[in-house]
Amino acid sequence: MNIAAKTNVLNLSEEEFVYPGNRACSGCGLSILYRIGLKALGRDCIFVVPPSCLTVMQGLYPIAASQMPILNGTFASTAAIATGVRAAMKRLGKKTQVVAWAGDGGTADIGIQALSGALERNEDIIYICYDNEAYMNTGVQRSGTTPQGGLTTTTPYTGKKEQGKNMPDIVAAHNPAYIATCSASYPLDFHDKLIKAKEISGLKYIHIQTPCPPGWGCEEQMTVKIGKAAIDCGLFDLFEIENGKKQLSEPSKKLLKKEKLDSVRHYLSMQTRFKALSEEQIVVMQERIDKKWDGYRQEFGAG
Ligand SMILES: Cc1ncc(C[n+]2csc(CCOP(=O)(O)OP(=O)(O)O)c2C)c(N)n1
Ligand code: SF4
Ligand SMILES: [Mg+2]
Repeated sequence: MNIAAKTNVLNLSEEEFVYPGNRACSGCGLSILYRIGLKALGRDCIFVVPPSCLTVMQGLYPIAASQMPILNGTFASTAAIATGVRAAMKRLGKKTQVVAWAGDGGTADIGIQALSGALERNEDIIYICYDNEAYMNTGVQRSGTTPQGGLTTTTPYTGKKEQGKNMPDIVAAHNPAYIATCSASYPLDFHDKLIKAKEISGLKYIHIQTPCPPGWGCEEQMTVKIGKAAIDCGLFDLFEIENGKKQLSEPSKKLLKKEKLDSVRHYLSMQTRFKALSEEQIVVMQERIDKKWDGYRQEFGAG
């Protein structure tokens, strides 16, 4: 299935499931994907969401911004709650999609054990992690996915020392039914990956990079450009893994044809959170990306 060609702005559903006006910051990468993602999921779904910017954006009943039922749980239990809700739906003979939608803190750190259990049991749920690479809702504290060298309010002034966790790789080690990565800069790619995920039984994991202007230190109008720059320099890759087979999605796949990718330096320079990076750290980062893409060229050829 060529997901890149499927939905476009002309045939995208006009039905809206998010009311105009919500409490996300302007330029929030998550808010772009949330609106488009709900169009793909449709009305027959129940969300399970831990504390995060998404809960703030969704708002509280009766003035919630979303029209779907949402269950707010505790940080540690998102995938466990989703498991229970899905079991209840099954018992009632309903096909209702159960969608766990959590941040990187709620996924890579605090919720990882419940997610690992649900992955092991191959629960029939969609699990979406939106990765803004820190605990943003509570004031930009570092998370497991904060990149090495990135500044947050809880990293040393020289930036985070450790490398960020690679959640798609951690999930892939559980061998689930479907894994995809997405970006706020390509909402229709996310839309079509969700449409696909809905048709697959078992656990579907979707990891999305969502730039966050206040947390990343950029102007709000730069969100889409920064997300694209992350892909164009080969740092964040869009792909799908189905039955263990990895396939690059079009925005990343087209890079296989390029002799040289954009430099990571350009992506880093667009955000103040990387201002503490030393020249040596940038060189190491570039070398890691180049090595990864040498591997991709061997694995996938010229696309
Ligand atoms: C057990 C627990 N610890 C801490 C908090 C406070 N808290 C609420 S949201 C949040 C940040 C969540 O980060 P992430 O999952 O990355 O989502 P984001 O805020 O970035 O959207 C924290 C620490 C909490 N609600 N529960
Ligand atoms: S802090 Fe970041 S992730 Fe949270 S609502 Fe604002 S832009 Fe979005
Ligand atoms: Mg976060």
